[in-house]
Amino acid sequence: MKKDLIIIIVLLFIALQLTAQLPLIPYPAHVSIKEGSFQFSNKTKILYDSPLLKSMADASATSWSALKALQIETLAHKNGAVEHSVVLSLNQPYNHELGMEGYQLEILTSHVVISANAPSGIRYGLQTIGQLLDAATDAKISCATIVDFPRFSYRGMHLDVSRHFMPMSQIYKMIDELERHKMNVFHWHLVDDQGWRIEIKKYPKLTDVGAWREDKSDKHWNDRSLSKAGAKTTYGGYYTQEEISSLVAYAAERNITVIPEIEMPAHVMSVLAAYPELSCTGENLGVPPGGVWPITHIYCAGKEETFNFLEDVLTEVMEIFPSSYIHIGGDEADKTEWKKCDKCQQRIKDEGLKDEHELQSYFIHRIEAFLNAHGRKLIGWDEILEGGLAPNATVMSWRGEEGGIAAAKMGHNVIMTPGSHCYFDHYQGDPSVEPLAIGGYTPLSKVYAYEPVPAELTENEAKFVLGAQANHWTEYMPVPEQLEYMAFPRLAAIAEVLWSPRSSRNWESFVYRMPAQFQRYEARGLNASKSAYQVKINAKPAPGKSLEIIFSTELQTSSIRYTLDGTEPVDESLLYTGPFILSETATVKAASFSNGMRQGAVITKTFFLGKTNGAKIKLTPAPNERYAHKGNTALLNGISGTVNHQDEEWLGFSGDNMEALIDLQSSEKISKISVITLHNSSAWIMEPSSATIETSVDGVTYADAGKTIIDKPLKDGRQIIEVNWEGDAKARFVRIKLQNYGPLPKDHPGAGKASWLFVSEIFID
Ligand code: TNX
Repeated sequence: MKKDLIIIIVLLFIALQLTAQLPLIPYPAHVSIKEGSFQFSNKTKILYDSPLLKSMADASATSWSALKALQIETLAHKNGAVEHSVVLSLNQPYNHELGMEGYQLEILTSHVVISANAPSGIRYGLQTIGQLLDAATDAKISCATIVDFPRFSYRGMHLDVSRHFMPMSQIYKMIDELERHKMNVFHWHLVDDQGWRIEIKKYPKLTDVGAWREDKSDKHWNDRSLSKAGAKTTYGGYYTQEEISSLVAYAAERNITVIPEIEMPAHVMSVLAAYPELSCTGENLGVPPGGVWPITHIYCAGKEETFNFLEDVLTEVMEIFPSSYIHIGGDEADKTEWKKCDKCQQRIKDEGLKDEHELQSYFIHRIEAFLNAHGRKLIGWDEILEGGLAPNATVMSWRGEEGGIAAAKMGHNVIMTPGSHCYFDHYQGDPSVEPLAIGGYTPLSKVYAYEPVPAELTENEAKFVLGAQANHWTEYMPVPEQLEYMAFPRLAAIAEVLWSPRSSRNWESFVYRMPAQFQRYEARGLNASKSAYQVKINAKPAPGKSLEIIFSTELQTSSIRYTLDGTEPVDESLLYTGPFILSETATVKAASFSNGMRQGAVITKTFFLGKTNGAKIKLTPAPNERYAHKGNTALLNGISGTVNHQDEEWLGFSGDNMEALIDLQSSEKISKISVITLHNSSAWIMEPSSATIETSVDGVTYADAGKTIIDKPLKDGRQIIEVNWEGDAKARFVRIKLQNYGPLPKDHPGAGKASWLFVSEIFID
């Protein structure tokens, strides 16, 4: 009783603390909420004490007026506060705590003051007021004192416009969003194998040829073979220098630096389609219409022409982009051609290099020297560490945190962007209901939990971590709607990671503030994903061969409704009130509901409850360690995997057959056996080519149980394939042999290589 009371008091305390939160994302460094409120009205004016603030004052007046149906005016004004007004002031002694991006906000009943050292601080203060106002029901905002400044100086978002070209209007929309999320870097990935996107006056073929590819959109990204010579290239686009300059200026006004990325020495097949002489072989493979792996067709590092070309290109790039940083890529260069190329080998000799890694390092050093000579700094992906890091380079750590840690320890600046937390091309919900993505699983809470400063770094080394960045690789984001779906709301999470103090980052508080953020997204016409409202269905073995079923959601939802009869859940379906027991095979379907409306997709999971619960299993060979996941017993836990091969329920066998020997512990009558396998050809996972099922009473002599049927996949892509047997047998032991599909077929990009066999469940009843 006493314990319950304490729990209730603690919960009430937490609830009270949350309601004392302002609806702001990212949350400010210091907030103190005061009594009373400030009322916006037609008497409200935005006063500014420096002409540098005029355009942002005007923009806020327009947007706030539209938001609350008011007529707010702006006025240049030097002499302090006036009743009803919002005062923007640069007129103060330099405040060290605020830095160049921070601001102080005083919301009083009579008026509001934003003061800062620089216009960017005032701009962020205006964003904060905008958020308070759009969450206010009656144009009244609570009195408060806010002292706010960012934790990191680099708060970035990357966008790949090569894999899929995005119209300029969408780039502007993203810049607006970055400003609202208080982010300050837009890393523009303008070059990759599948398209060159920036006009270069000296090399017109880069865009005439390199910006266009054959349209093979009907095929999975990794199932698109290279184009044949003469194929019509209709898919793509590029930005003119004029368009880019305007965008860069627009972003700069919003405190956003645009960093261009000009990839080298790999990811440049679009260039080599236009200027094949820049590769080692001179071969023209065209602009690839889809994925290419490994990337062997790269710039020749032996030819001077390559460097002349790159210096010319970078010269034009530096004219359009004033950023102190220029990103030169550097990732994923396969050195096969360099090994065979006389010119590359000659270069290795002449320069006294050890191998092709050092040749890549020579390449990057040379480009760095060129950039440095022009007053710019080089950033590259963490591969630039291999073979020796260029002296002044900044490293973008993407293959985990190791590259970043190594570089920081060497005293180089680092931007963290590990695939595990910062790749927004990964799934954010259950892949069985999400649009096709590259793989991985990076839900909102995982992004929010990201800590950019690795624990391995000392305080001094940590200073080299400038910040982090969300990466949008667009192989699976063909249109702006899809980009938005993948970016939002995860961008809100990373924005808070990068802006708010470590100590004030709090998931419960973030969850509490998210509904207001979703309303903002909706009001701005952004296609934000509701995946964080999806129900996660988990199961635990329970007594008596049953399962305990547990539901959860990432974001708070008013109710979870579910069915057990295969029908779609509606607002009147069973209400989830806590874990429940399942003692028979059933298909569970569950979804979140708010105000009678479904939020997020319906999640379906089938649980098998049969004779396998409690049985023993031996697998030969053991699963490949990359896909050993939960271990052998996963095959008997009653839970089948989803189409996502990363799902923990799957066991994978590379090139191998699989033999499972199951001991039911006692002789049983058996009428049905199902083996759940996977077809996911782009992940090189193929259904078994055949299956044999044998039964035995004593474990010594086995009888062939009869015919098994393997459904063939209906289409390319991802599909669960069941191997089914029905009959009549009595047995204690069941032996199942699945024959690996064998080498990948001729029309597959991995033709001839071993295929994977994936199994997630064996069900016997
Ligand atoms: C790796 S991250 C790449 C990109 C892909 C991305 C997909 C990096 C430097 N290279 O080319 O688009 O994975 O997640």
